[in-house]
Amino acid sequence: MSTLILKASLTANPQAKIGIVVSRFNELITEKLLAGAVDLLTRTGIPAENIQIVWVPGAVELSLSAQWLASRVDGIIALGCVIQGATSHYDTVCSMVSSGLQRVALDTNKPVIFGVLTTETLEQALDRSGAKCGNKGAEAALTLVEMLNLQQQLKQK
Ligand code: INI
Repeated sequence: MSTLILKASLTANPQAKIGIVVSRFNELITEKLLAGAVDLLTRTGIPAENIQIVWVPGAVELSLSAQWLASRVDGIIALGCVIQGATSHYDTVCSMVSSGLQRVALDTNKPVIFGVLTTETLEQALDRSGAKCGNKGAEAALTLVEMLNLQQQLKQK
């Protein structure tokens, strides 16, 4: 018997149904993350009608809305931005959103990708949403494509 090694492709299944939850808080940043994610998904072959986008008030609301959306889609991208300098309860918000999203992924058995920027400054957030350091929304979308392919591959083994 040989070793099972799986490395999923980065080519999207055009039939995949994708959910995106995105926070309105720090919308200057999150709209850029959303644009990066949608651009990546459509360029890898996911038709626009297979993408469902849900706006929520803030990062804290991402987890519950992801849970609501989960039954309608194959996988979810959660996009948000928490900036330390502007948030006295930064640690609380970060821990709620990170553990909440992880729980939704494990409870629903669907990939829920963490595309939430947690930065010290607005400048760092801008850098990670399309300026100097790429676009975290696009990265999250590519991660979802890979995870969906991996899940399919594992089901077939
Ligand atoms: N929500 C964010 O998405 N980013 C933040 O930086 C932020 N700050 O600064 O507080 C923030 N707060 C709102 C929070 O996500 C909830 O919407 C709110 O607490 C109501 O539940």
